[in-house]
Parts: sequence; C-alpha cells; structure tokens
Amino acid sequence: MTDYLLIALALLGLLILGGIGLVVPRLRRRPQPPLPRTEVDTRAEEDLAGPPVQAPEADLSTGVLVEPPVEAPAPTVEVPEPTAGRLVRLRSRLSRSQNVFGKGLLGLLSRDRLDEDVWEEIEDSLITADVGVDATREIVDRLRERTRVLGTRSVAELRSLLAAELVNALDPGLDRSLHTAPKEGVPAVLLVVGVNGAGKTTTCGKIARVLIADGRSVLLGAADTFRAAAADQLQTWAGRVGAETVRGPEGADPASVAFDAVKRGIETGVDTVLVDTAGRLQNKIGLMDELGKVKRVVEKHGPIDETLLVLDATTGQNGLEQARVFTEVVNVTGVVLTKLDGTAKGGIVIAVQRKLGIPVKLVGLGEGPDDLAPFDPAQFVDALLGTESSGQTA
Ligand SMILES: Nc1nc2c(ncn2[C@@H]2O[C@H](COP(=O)(O)OP(=O)(O)OP(=O)(O)O)[C@@H](O)[C@H]2O)c(=O)[nH]1
Ligand SMILES: [Mg+2]
Repeated sequence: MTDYLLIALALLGLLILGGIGLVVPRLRRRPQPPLPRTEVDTRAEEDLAGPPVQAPEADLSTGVLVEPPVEAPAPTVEVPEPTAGRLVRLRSRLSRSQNVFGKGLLGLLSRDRLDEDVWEEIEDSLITADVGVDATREIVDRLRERTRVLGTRSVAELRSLLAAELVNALDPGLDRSLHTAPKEGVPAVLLVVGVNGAGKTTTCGKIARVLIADGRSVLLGAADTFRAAAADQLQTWAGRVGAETVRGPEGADPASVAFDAVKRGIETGVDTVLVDTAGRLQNKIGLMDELGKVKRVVEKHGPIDETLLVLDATTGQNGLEQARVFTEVVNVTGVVLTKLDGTAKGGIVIAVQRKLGIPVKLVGLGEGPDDLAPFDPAQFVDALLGTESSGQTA
C-alpha cells in the first residue's frame, strides 16, 4: 500500500516538475521590461537568427503581449522629403557634368599663367558641356574682359570669375517660382507637356509629392489617353501620396479628360490640379493641334497658371528645336530639365534658357520619387564646378 502511495507521489512530483519545466521558459520571456530601442533591435535579430523565432508568436497568442493594433486598411501614404536644400543634397548626381567642368578646370589649375591654351580649354569644356556656341563665346569674352580689368593672373582666381559668369548666363533674376497656389478658392492649374519619354508623368508625380509635402492638396488629371498604362502610371504616383486621379477611357479625348479633371478639382476644392499630357513630337501637326485644344478647353475654367515644358537633358541641343515648337502652341511658363543625372552636359541648362527665354524652374536628378529639385543658378554652378562655397546654404 505504501509502495503504491510512494509511486503515486513520485508520478505526481514528475508531473509537477515537467509542468514547471514547460511553463518557466514562457514566464521568463513574458515579463521582460521594455528595452531601449537598440536592445529591442538586438533581440529581434536573435530571434531571427535561431529557433526561438516561434516563441514570440506563441506569446502573442496568449494575449499577454499586445502589439499595437494594425493600422486601418487604408494604403500607407508616403511622406515625401521636404524640398528645401534638395539641389544641394542631390549635387553628387551631377557628377558626370562635374567631370567635364570641375575636373577640366582642375587640370588648368596647374598652369601658372593665363595663356591662350587656357582660354581654349575653357571654351572647349563649355562647348562639350552643351552650353552652346553663342553662349560660350559670350561667357569667354566677358571673362577675358574681366580678368584684364581686374588684372587676374592665376587660374585659381579665374575659377571664381568663371562661376560668376556662369551664374550670370543663367539669368539669376528670373522668377522661378511655381504658380501652384489656389486663387479665391479656385485651384491652380498646371499643364505638363513635352515630347515622348521626356519624363512628364514622372515629373507630375514628383511635383505632386513636393506640393503635398508643403501641405497642399493635389488632384492629377491623366490627359494621356493613348495608353491605359499611362493613366495607371500617373495613378500609381497619386496613390502613393493619397492624391485623387481623374482619368478617362483609353482613346478618350484628352481635352475632355483635362476639362473634367479641373472641374473635379474645383468641386472638391483642392489647391492644385496637375494635368499630365501624352508625349508628342513637335513635327506631328495633328498632335500639336490637339495640345492647343487641351489648353483652350481647360481655359474654359479660367487661365492656366503654369505650363511646364519637360525636356530631357540627354537630348542636348537637339531638344531645343522641339522645345521652341511647344512654346508656339502653348504658353510655356517654365522648363523642367530632366535626367541631368544621366548627362555630362549640364551646360544645357544655359542653352535652354537662352534659346527659349523661359526659366528652368525644376531639374530632374534621378528616377527616385524625390529626385526633383527647384533650380537655383548659384547652387547649380557650385555643383558643376565642384566648389563648396554658397552651395551649402539652401
Ligand atoms: N535618370 C533619370 N530618369 C528619369 C528622370 N525623369 C524621368 N526619368 C525616367 O524617364 C523615363 C520616362 O519617364 P516618363 O515620366 O514615363 O516620361 P513621359 O514623358 O511621361 O513619357 P510618355 O508619356 O511616354 O511621353 C522613366 O523611366 C523615368 O523613370 C530623371 O530626372 N532622371
Ligand atoms: Mg507619360
């Protein structure tokens, strides 16, 4: 009898010990106090590294460790980068152009005198960088004159004079602000035009982000109705920042989609309506007429506040003739020069402004969503020449 009792007690003891053995590790895990961030991160890494990876889930299921509730099903809306100082942050993207300008000039610095060779090399690097023949001649002539008047001897001094001349050639007094603010409760309307593949849709998306970062509300109009994919592309950009898109069926009249977009923008009281248009070659008369119609129809709601011509910097001087035709069909108020990250010819900015007489307002410096910067002549020249001076303020 006592034997049975002893066996029963022994079994009971084993059961209790076994139970504790199972429970203790869990109890040990649960009451961990909140850890400083770095320690939490370490713990997460440990969990990832080995078998205990299951444990936190088991704990969760007990309901003891409560994670914050998962956010509502609304798509996560991104918070874009602020725009201030972007050109400075993105200056390394101009590295190809920097090689032409900055490194070229660096080579000259070893010279101790300003001789004809120096002038020729400066001229060459400006032309290579697509500044254009006329502008180059003008810049070099002014530079020669100033060095003569100032008695400049060293190439180092010349460098800062060149910077000043390049800034001057970019007409720093031009108004480069984007007119995006609503007037008397009516949204500002921006029309985005240009040849195929220049970066119009991407630029619309990037501008929408900039405006939203600045606290504005935006509506996007997909007046590129040639391909459904074009409207999808715009809608994707809009969705990321929580903006509405107005689109029509494939093949719809772009002018009526643009009209509807602005109408909707007025109804919903957004601050800015951005209208993306289809890429069109300047020599296709029908397409250019269509663009003229988009403009006229949109203007039934009121004047367009800003018409941005998007130009691909990598097309260099060829892009300039295309650009001129656009300015005849719509009243272009600003140029967006895209893909400056992909060219050694940053000087095209000077040529564009000179040829068109229209300010470059924005520059595209990459495919990323925030790779668009307001254009600033002094910062831009600093970036091109690889100087550190005023480029640090933004
Ligand atoms: N590297 C670089 N790529 C850019 C830039 N801007 C646009 N792109 C790229 O250029 C390509 C064309 O851009 P889109 O915005 O579709 O051009 P689009 O003018 O709307 O083209 P269409 O509507 O077909 O006429 C895309 O692959 C973009 O990512 C830029 O500043 N830098
Ligand atoms: Mg497009």
